[in-house]
Amino acid sequence: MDNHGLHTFNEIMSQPSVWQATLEELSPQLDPLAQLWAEEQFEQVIFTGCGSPYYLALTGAALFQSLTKIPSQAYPASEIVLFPDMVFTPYKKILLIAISRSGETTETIEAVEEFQRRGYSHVLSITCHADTRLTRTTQHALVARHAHEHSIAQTRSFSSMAVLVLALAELVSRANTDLTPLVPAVDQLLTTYQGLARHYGEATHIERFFFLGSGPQHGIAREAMLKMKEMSLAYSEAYHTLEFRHGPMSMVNEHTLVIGLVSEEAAQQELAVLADMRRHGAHTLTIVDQLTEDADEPPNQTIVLNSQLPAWARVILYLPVLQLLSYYKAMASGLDPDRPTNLDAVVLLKSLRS
Ligand code: F1P
Repeated sequence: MDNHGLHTFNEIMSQPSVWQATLEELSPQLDPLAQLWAEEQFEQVIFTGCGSPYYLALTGAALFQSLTKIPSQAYPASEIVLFPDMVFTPYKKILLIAISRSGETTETIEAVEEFQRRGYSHVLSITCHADTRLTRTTQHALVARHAHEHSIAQTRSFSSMAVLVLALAELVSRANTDLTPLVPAVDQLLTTYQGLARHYGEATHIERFFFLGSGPQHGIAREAMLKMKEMSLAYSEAYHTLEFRHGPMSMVNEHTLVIGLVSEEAAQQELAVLADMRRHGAHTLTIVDQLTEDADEPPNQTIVLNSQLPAWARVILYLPVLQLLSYYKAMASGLDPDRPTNLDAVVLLKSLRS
């Protein structure tokens, strides 16, 4: 019992130094990709993965298309294997970006094989280990080698691979954005809001968690939802923010915490959803980049990112305090966040095609 959650906690809290190390090792990894991009002029980018990496794929595709204007989609790897005609557009120059912490997940590797079987040649793997089945099948790789984990639930691995996705989007779009302010920003967030995460994690009257995020924030909301399920077994769901009024809000009551990952572009409409949910009796936790003077959300229930970064580059900052929330909920429920129920670190299957 004494060591419950030790790995998970340390891995969450180590994100500032691990992101820093990831950023420091970027240049030699990105240089060949800059050349590849100049030579290939990709017409479509498909992101894939399973579980947490699929949610990173959703965020990656959303911000990649917005920034680079290259059509970008995300699919779970199993959908690519089982329904390839739904995914691939013939005659297009496609780059497949396969994300996997372990680099060993069967479905992700088979999605790559399906892509290659159809005659496409360029796959970029994003992992936390340099030598894996996945990296051996792909010609291009980005590796967050400091982010590997003892825990089963992905925390710093997800966020560090997200930093790699951000760096790639920055490179391809020539956004000319320095990503290093992410490091002091995540450090500040974990220090400032650890108490708030603990407060809501230990609040016995909160039984349902809803994570709302739109645009690139949606994948992050889904990942926060998954962390809550994996670590704490608490009821948790994620929705596109304005979709929440279209049925799911029936589930809202005074035992509900609605967490809004509020964007810059749609802040007014998203804050209005949270205000509606407070009127229905929910508690709300609002995550914004900066406080606005006319905001009516309760100040003690607001997380301010204060990122000093453009909207697309700050997307990963919404997550770390929510990882802590799941950790504290699990601990308060007498569970070990290091050992999620029924889960292994990697899902290895017999071939999906046999
Ligand atoms: C993907 C994954 C994890 C999940 C679980 C099973 O692994 O689905 O997201 O937490 O432990 O595996 P990977 O492909 O990133 O190694």
